[in-house]
Amino acid sequence: TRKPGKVKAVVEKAVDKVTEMVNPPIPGVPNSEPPSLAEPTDPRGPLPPKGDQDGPETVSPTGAPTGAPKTSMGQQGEFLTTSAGARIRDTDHSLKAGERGPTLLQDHHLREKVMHFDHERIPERVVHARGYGAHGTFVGYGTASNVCKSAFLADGIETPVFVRFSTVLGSRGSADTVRDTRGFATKFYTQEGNFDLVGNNIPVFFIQDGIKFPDVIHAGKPHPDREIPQAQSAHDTFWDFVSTHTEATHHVMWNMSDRGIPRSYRTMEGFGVHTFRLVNEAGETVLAKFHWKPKLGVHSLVWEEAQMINGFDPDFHRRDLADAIESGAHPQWELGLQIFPDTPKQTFEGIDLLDPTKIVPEELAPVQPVGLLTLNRNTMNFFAETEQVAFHLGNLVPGIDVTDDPLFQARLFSYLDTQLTRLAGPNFNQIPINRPHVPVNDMFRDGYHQHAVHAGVAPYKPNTLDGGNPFEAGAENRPFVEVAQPVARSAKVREAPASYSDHFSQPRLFWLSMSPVEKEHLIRAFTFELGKCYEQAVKERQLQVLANVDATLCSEVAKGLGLPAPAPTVRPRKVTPSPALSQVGQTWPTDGRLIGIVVDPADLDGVRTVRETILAGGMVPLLIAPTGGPIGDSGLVAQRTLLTARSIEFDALLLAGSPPPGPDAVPARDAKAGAPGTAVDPRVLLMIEECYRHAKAIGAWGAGRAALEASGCTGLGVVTGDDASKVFTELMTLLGAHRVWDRFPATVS
Ligand code: HDE
Repeated sequence: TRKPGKVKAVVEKAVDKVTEMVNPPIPGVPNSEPPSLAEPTDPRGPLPPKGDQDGPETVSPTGAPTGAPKTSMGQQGEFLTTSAGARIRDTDHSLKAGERGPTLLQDHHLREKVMHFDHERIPERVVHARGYGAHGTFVGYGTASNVCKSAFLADGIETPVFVRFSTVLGSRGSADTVRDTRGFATKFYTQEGNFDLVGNNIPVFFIQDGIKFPDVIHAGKPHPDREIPQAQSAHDTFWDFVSTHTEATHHVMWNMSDRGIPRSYRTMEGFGVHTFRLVNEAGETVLAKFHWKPKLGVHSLVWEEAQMINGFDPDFHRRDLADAIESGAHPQWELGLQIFPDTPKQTFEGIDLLDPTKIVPEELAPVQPVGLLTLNRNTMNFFAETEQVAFHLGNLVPGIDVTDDPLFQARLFSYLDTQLTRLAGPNFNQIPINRPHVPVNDMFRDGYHQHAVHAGVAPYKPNTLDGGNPFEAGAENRPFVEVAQPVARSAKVREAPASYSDHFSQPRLFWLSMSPVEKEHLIRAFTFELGKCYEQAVKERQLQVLANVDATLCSEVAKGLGLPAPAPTVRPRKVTPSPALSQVGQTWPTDGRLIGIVVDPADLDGVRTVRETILAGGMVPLLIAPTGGPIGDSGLVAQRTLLTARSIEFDALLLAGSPPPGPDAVPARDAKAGAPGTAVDPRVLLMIEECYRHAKAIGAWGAGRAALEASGCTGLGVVTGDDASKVFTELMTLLGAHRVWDRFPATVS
């Protein structure tokens, strides 16, 4: 007799064989299950989380570890049930009086299923509605210890974090690559409670006082009558407001610059914007600004590319972040601090540190690295995590305190307040993504969505009935204590300090710090946005604002609008440019960059080597062939076809072949004659033209050169040769600079 184990092995082998016959392996592609049209009938447990997607740690609302499986409250058990746990026999047919109805009111499963569905949506955030989050860790360098006693900044301390990136103006379903400010909000689950650093990718804000926030947002959101346009500032109400409210000018300059259209969340800087007050163990204070510096450098899209992406792939930034994390290219940022003495005037080199429309140039106060953020885990459930995360500036830990910046002060109210409606009640910190990873004993009771079963009878202080619990923390227990900052005795006024009225020096500083190509982009962005406005008076008023920033900027925009350039009404102050503000002129790592490779199945010379070199360099090669699936018998597989590929996806383009027009090539376009007798698929030509226009590096070897010649795109940043590896090496040098900047016209210096 055969042993049972042996029988099993023989059966498994036979099954494998049959499987292989039904579903032959594709070279280079891991084998998959044979396709099945029917649902499996054997019950099995719920799907486990993906390898990199374990659920968040669960602690009880009172802070104790629950020991519950990390996917708790998700799917449990193998059978479909009602929400009360009764097993369901049939979820496809409602209970009816006979086959043809009517439907019976007593069908609890039908009513419960539809009732729950009817209430699946919660209000989207009033601003920053469109966002995307990921988990990670933060490791302190210990370099901040002399100025800040926060435990999470100490050397080697690893703190779990959740980061949510967002756009400001658009609705939850809007496109990713609109021109807008980006949110960069981080929740640090520290040993001393949650610290939320709720920042943006632009270091200044539109307004100096939080009381103006509803105004600027009402102006930026779509027009209330038609609800147009979605997720953008290119409309009359926005420019009406900012042209009359000139403290917005500095932020507007950043928005209109390349910073308004980041290439990726991974290539964005982040800023805490406000000045914070830090406290060390000795109780000494400094003022400080927080910065996030991306390891991959700061890179942007170009405007036409950004607009195209919004149609071709509105989830571009989400996809980019999730793919990078899933593939192991974990994005990283260094947290840095600009530190200033905490003087009674709260200024530094004449710059008012409480004015959130001003930066302190890095040349005056260098950004000192204090820790490293790594995003290494995608969310398991968008709603549970990204949608329900609730940030709040008041979530501070010992060592970090607020300042009197009037924008900061108003935000301290707003974030707490907004969650009451958005998350329907005051218990939002009990939602798993918001729970601190330390014990919570807040004496708050009841309320909508209360998940805790609190024990005891005395949720008040002082009490004797619960033995005086909970106790206030003594100094030795590291409590959060507000800095005893003196407050000036003064009359109650609705006024701002005189320094707040300088609205043009720093916009000018920003302008003068840009390279010619960045200036050109700014001019075009202003011209585009104002060109979309209907009201002549709005355009003219904004030109006046620009005249007060810089005469060239104003005259170039005026030229594009066909309007006269006004003279300045404010005498320009002398400013020193800050080279750190420019994104151009450096070399950056190319990790995670996407390289499109057009191949002709008839000629795969060099493709395999280049593909492997790209992978070894931590980048992503995407093979583009006329059709999907295996490419001939090469063992290579096409990831994109001429139908699915579009230039916007690639950071650089390689042409290893010149595929002739495929039958699905529409619209048919006469391919220009390249090498004698060559006609190239028009989509390849379009891809080359777009990459060229968007200043992306292009390389071609062998037969690929014919496509390049047929496109007519030769010259700057186009590398050709016989040797694929040599072409690729040169392409890498170009990619390190992000774009072939010299391809853009530079009309201003
Ligand atoms: Fe916000 N902001 N904000 N904001 N903000 C919100 O809070 C608000 C400001 C920022 O991914 C809301 O939970 C006021 C500056 C980010 O969940 C709301 C003022 C900066 C996010 C709110 C400001 C930001 C928000 C909407 C002027 C950069 C997304 C939903 C006083 C430093 C957080 C929510 C996330 C979200 C109010 C100004 C950044 C309404 C009143 C300055 C990144 O509370």
